[in-house]
Amino acid sequence: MLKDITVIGVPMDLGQMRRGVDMGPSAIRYAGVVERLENLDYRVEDFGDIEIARPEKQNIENEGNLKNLNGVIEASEKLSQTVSDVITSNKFPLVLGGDHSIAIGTLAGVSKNYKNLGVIWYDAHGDLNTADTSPSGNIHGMPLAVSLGIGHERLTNISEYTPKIKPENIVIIGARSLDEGERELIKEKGIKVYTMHEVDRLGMTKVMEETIEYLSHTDGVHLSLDLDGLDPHDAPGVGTPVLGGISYRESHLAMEMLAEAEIITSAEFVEVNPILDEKNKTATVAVALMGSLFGEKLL
Ligand code: HAR
Ligand code: MN
Ligand code: MN
Ligand code: MN
Repeated sequence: MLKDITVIGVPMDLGQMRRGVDMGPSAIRYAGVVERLENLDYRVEDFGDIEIARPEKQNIENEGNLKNLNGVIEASEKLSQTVSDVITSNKFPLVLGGDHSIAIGTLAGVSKNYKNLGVIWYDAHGDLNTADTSPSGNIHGMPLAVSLGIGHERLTNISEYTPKIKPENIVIIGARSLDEGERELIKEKGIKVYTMHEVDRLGMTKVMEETIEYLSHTDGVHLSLDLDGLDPHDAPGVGTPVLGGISYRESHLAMEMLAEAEIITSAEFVEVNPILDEKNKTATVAVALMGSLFGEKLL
């Protein structure tokens, strides 16, 4: 892995309707992300936060079934540029959310720098909705579809190219809440999904071995880790918890296996909402998982 990491905060809450997830980057910093990675001998630079329009301010409006469309677009363009600049300067972008709509900007910035980018989508949800299929109109339920080039043109065309990723380069892990349109898209595009059923049946070791093998033809792998992929018992501070998730221990193992395989070239940790949390537990879990992802070992 690159020895230089740039942490980028994205205090985004426009992709969903619960306040507090904009404080995610602060909570994760407070949980000690920079120190944790410095202790592993990385040079860590904190870029600070991408500026996000406040829901109270102007420029926030819905377009059909897309809530806060302009605000999300504006932030995505800024984030895309920042992430791409970090990669160009040979540093590892570590993006802290913020709700999962930020993945639109992250992937726009990352993918520009790879010919054949792989994506691991660690999440209770598929995030494969469009305005037509979304039950909520919340853009945080859409970023994977958008990155595939499916959805509103102003979203799919962030950074002026589309699509950002190919369906055969995606692995979803931890899914247990999918909407009808998402199921159809998964089948239509043949997207690789390890639902909780497969995680239970195969065990995390096998899931990760297969995932690493499945993505072995790619030239970079982005990890998009939604904390709601974990069980709410281990990660309670999320806006859309779903019972029956991946445990802390399994997640820890997954990160260690990714570290050993040395395939991850960019990462984001999203949906940490300190208002809904228990004593910053979810941010603390996020930082522990980052430690494992970047090679922390007990002995
Ligand atoms: N599928 C639902 C929707 O689109 C809920 C999405 C919740 N999304 C996230 N990101 N927390 O995974 O509205
Ligand atoms: Mn998500
Ligand atoms: Mn989710
Ligand atoms: Mn371990």
